[in-house]
This record gives sequence, C-alpha cells and structure tokens, in this order.
Amino acid sequence: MRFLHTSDWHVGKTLKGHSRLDEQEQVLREIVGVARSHEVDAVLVAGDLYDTAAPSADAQKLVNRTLMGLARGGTPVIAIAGNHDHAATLEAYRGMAEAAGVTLIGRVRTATDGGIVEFSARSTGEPVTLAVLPFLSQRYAVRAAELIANTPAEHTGAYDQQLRDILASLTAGFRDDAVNLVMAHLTVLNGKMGGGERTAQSIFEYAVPASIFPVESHYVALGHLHRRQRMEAPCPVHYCGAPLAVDFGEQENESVVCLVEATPGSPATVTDIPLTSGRRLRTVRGTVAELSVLAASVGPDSLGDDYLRVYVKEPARAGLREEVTALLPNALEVRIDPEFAAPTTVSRPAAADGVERSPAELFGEYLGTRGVEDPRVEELFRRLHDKVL
Ligand SMILES: [Mn+2]
Repeated sequence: MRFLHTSDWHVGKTLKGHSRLDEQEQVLREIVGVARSHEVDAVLVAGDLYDTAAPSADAQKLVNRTLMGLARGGTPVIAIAGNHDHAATLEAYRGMAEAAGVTLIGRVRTATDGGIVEFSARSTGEPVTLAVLPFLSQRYAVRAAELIANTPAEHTGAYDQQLRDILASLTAGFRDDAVNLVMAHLTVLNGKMGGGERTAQSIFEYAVPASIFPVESHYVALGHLHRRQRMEAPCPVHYCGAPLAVDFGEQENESVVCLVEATPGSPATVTDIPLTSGRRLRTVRGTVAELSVLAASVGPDSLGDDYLRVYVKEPARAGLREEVTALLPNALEVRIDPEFAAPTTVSRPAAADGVERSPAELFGEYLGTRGVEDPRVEELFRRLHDKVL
C-alpha cells in the first residue's frame, strides 16, 4: 500500500504579526495535489493541524477544506491532535468528520474505542492496522495509562513508561497479515528540533526513547518536531517535518511530505516529496551599505519575496530600524548584530553544561535561592505550567 504522512501544518500561525494563511493555503493545496497524483491509499496527519487552541474561522475553513480535499474519492484520512490543537474540539467534530471520510482523534482512546483505526488499502486490498496516539500531556498521562493500559495509578512510572504501556496496549492487535502502523504526536529522544516548537512540551520530561515503538511496526508516523528526520530505531520511525517553516529557526529545514510504501512482509520504504509553496524565511547580515547592495541584487542572489531576519552590523542609532525596513520591506525582524550591541550590565546566567534548562529546573533553582525545599511546590509549579501551556 501507499500512503502520505504529513504533520505540523500550524494553520493560523502568524510570523511577527503577518498572516501566512495564503501561504498555508498554497502548501496545503500542494499536499492535496501530491496525494491525488500518487493515488495514495490513505493520508496520515500527525497533529498540530492548527497553531492555537482557538483558531480563526478562516483557519478552520482551510483545515476542513484540506481534510475534505484529501478524503475526496474515498481516501481514508486520519488526523490526531497535537499539543497546539484543541483536542476536545477535534473530538466534538469526530462524528461529522467521519461522514466525510475523515477520522479525527483528539484524545487518547482505547484500542476498542477508536485507538486502532482499521481499513483495507484500496490499491492492494491489504488490511491496515493503525494505532493512534494524540499528544498526551504529563498531567493526563497517569489517568490515560490507567484507562488505556489498565496500569493502576499507583504503579505508573515516568511519562515514557506510561506512553510505552499505552502503545503496547494499542499495538497488541497488530497482525502478521496486516500493514501495522503507528501515528503519534510526541518528542523522541535525540530528535532535532526545527526551531518553532514550544520548548516546554518538546524536551526534558516529555522526551521518550524510540524503543517505545514495537518492532513489528512497519512504519511510525510522527508529528511535533518540525524538522524532517528519521530516528534511530529497530523499525522505521519518521518525522515528516512541517510543510512550511513556521519560524526563523526553521529556515534550513527542507519542507516535504513523506510518501510511504509498505507491505505486511517488509519494512516501509519512504520517499520525500519536496514542497515548494510558501515564502522562504532567510537571515541576512551586513552594514546598511551592504544591505542596500543585497536589496538591489538580482538573479540567483535576489532576495525575492523571502521574509527576512536582519542582523545589522553597526552600532544602534536612532532611525536605524526605519532605514533598514525602507531598504528591505520584507524584514520582519531587525536586530543589531551581537558584535555591535552595547554591552549589557546584567548577563543572563548560562547553563554550565550548555544545555537549555526547563522552566521546572529554573523554578527549582529559584526556590533554592529562597531557601524553599518543598517538592510539593515544585510539583504544583510543574502542573500549573503544564496547564497554562
Ligand atoms: Mn506539536
């Protein structure tokens, strides 16, 4: 069978206040075109369809139209909630989406209640078993493990153990004669971030080893990290990445959708189909004089309509920003190159080991400076922080 794997559309995401809905529309139309031209048997959307829990009507219209476009002609489309999506809203539209051939999974479900999606591949008749795991917050993971995997609350381990238990329960129904697939929205250890992810829900306590996926999986379709990458694992575990760079940190990512061929007898083969829609994000550096040369350049060096982050290699002065944006109207971010920035009197404490610390760790340090030693306070902070996000 042949299917498409995409994720992290982040429809509604703006860049420094600029709507990108038209670019999002172009790239999603491109994905629908890829699905049609390759006559895929299914489309897997691995979460973060939207950028916020309360997307605009225009954003919803675009996502609905895309899902229906993918499903047209009877192609099964299965989409799970990411950490940016409003899981309960996806669940609320589940029945209506089903009528359009779209399976929405907002919350973690048991195998018998939608946690496993089964269908036959149209092109080959092969049975397909797909285990679906939407984003699961730490706050809800204990309860979910209890519900899905019957793990008594007092016996649940850490987050990765809870996910392992849930996946084991969902994939228990994998069959030798079927194409066995997993789709999840989560962070795998050693995954490379694209740059635009919410740090707090991507690293530290939220990272799980790739070994939590059963080796019988023919393919594991992941969402959450925005960079296209294959993870080190005994079975094929892939992030397809975001189809449109959502922030300047992601400008080096190549945008693709994954076209996957799988059969019950062999591991999947994956072909990256490049996506070309949308404006590129680019970082440029130089003095005002150098930037004006850049602005005037034509041919392959032309900046085109790329969105720009500009580092000015001159000391700050009044009117500098206006000068730069007059030269480069697509500059969404203008900064003084650190080399020319005025020295600050207060330096931000850097982590000794060079590793970025989680909010919980920073709060723990703060408590230390106040002489507070109470694990309940740290736990409460973690829960509240999780809830706020
Ligand atoms: Mn995400």
